[in-house]
Amino acid sequence: MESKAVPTVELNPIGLSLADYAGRPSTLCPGCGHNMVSNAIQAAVYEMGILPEKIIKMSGIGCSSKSPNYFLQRSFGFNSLHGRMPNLATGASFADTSVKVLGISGDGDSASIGLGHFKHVIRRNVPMVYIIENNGVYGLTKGQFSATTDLGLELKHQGVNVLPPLDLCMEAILSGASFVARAFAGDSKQMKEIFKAAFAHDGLAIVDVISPCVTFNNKDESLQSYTFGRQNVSPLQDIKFYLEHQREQILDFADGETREVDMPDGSVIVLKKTASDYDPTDRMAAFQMLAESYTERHFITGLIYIKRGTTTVHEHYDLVDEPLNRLSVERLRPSKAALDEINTRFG
Ligand SMILES: Cc1ncc(C[n+]2csc(CCOP(=O)(O)OP(=O)(O)O)c2C)c(N)n1
Ligand code: SF4
Ligand SMILES: [Mg+2]
Repeated sequence: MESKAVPTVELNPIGLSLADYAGRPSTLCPGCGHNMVSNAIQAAVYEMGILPEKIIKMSGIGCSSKSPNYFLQRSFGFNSLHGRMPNLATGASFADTSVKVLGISGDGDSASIGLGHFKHVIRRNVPMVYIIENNGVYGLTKGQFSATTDLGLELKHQGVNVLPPLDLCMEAILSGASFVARAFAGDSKQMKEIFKAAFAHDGLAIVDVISPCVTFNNKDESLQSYTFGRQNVSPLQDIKFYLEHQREQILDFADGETREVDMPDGSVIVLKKTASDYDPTDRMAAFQMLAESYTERHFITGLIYIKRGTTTVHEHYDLVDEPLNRLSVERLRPSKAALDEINTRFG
């Protein structure tokens, strides 16, 4: 009798399959860019071999902020208030330093109502991955213009947008971000490599993903549409991320001029030169490139800026190694002697 081949499930370095990183079935519109982002996050975390329970998903309000339901079902998650994800994420990060914080937001959430919080969480350098699913509209509330909608865009129910857009990558670099990247939901391969690099970064990592809303902002000329993205995408580099144990594979990719960025956990980002040689460690070059890309309408993607060795908010406040949420009341409460000493200082 012929024996049937049993399909093999590929396991990651910690023995889990891709299915262990899945979420619930998506209820977003078919074709929504946010679904591509969910898939890329699932694949990135699986390939990095991070235990799902070691990630906490924080979000605001919007279709984008609903999307954490659709990946990493085993991770903890908190759907907060519109524009307030950064504040909740800061608290979670302080309470438990042993988990990696993953913030998911939208352009309305981060560039409109939450812009102040966006800038302050960056300024504080809370160690987290902060992904904006940027579609240039308020998708959940049926397509109003957001602060990233292109100037002059005309939409059926909204008319013409008369206000200039904010560039969240530019705002992030201005606010002191040490990792800033832009991805396109239509390019899953590049998006996944960028997410892996963001997870390996030892400070706050911003990834602005152009993630089309196929229901309310999908006109060909819109900066955030699939058509515009596909026709005008201009990657800064060919990017690939290697874990420490994969370093010997770099040679397979490194055919051509490359730049390597060593990450704190022994992993490495390898950037292969494309048409121009762009240096992502040059902050002024990053501003210039973002300004030019907007005026010339090039849709740039890739690693825009990186600075290693910045001080995180945990280091500024000298947090103990043991997570605060696991310290006993006895250890959290200052002793009488310590309180007396503090009172004497103020006496
Ligand atoms: C304080 C407050 N103001 C307004 C709203 C209504 N509201 C819900 S989602 C949303 C915009 C969402 O847009 P975005 O963050 O871009 O997410 P998308 O749906 O486009 O993914 C707004 C204005 C709200 N929920 N709370
Ligand atoms: S309305 Fe737009 S953003 Fe919301 S799920 Fe549909 S396509 Fe996605
Ligand atoms: Mg939006």
